[in-house]
Amino acid sequence: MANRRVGVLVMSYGTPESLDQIEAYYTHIRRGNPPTAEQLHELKSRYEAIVGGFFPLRENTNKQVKSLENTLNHEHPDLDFVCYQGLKHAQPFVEDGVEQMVKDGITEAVGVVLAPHYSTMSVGGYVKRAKEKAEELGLKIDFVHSYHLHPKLLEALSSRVEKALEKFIDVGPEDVRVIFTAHSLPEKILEMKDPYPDQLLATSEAIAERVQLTNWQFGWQSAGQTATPWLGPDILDVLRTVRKEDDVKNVLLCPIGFVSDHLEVLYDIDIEAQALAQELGLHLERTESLNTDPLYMQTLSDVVFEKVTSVSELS
Ligand code: FEC
Repeated sequence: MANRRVGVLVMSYGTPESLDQIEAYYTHIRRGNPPTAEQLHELKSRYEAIVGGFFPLRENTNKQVKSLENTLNHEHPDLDFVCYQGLKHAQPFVEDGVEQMVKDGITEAVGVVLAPHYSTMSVGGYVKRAKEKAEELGLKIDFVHSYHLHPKLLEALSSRVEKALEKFIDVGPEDVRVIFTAHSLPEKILEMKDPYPDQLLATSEAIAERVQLTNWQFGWQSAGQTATPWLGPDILDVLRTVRKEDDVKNVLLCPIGFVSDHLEVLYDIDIEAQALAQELGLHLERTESLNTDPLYMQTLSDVVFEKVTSVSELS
């Protein structure tokens, strides 16, 4: 008898495929409002500046999805997992992934986002779109909402912090300010009692405890340029403040809100924050991104499998 087949909708932010697709991508992010020529030019030049090619997120997501499928099937040989991509702002969109599952005859599915922390504006948005499409097509699907304290995720992130601290050869870890970062969101999420800030702080605290950090803090990055206020302090302000007020000379940035090498890491940290650090006379390093780290893949595999178990327990 054939193994029970489970579809896994792996959702990620998405990135353009070429420079001439940036406008459509940016318009999608702006909910159908095209960017001004100046905004478009600014975003294009950020993509052009990142090292290692224009759009690394696409290849990284492809690899993560393939690797998760292999991990799931390796760890649970009695089930047949098939992973599908569903992207927020590029093709294949979240809805395309759901549709493809149904076309392929999948009747049972789990959705997971390549972002560990839940916010109504981020993971909540992915889940809402997938759920609506699944309901329309009659697909049974359950979702992983967050996995920010999964022990294997914490292990992967902690070992990255330890490894990156070794780059500060002249000073001990207590002389390096570790700054955990994540994508900022509009401040209005606080009124909505959104769990995002607390989950990020919980991940930061758990890593700090594992690595026995005494010198650390949290900062927001990559805030949008809109009229409404975004969560702060922004890491660029944090760098200025720690240099000026605490006489910090060594900083390690650990972007816990991201799981891949992409624009927000390779530009916002490696180029923008690094340029400011040099101007301020700071030695700045960053932890390596998770990408297809086996511990991250096992984290995803565990949380997906838990959902499969709970679906079968219910039925
Ligand atoms: O490498 C790439 O091509 C894409 C990198 C990328 C990732 C990413 C992740 C998150 N975002 C989140 C929230 C917002 C909100 C807005 C917003 C806007 C942008 C723009 C670009 C962009 N984001 Fe992003 N984000 C990435 C890239 N993001 C480009 C548009 C220009 C700019 O503002 O810089 C504001 C628009 C809106 O209201 O929707 C909010 C969050 C994450 C982390 C969770 C996730 O991955 O879903 C939260 C990667």
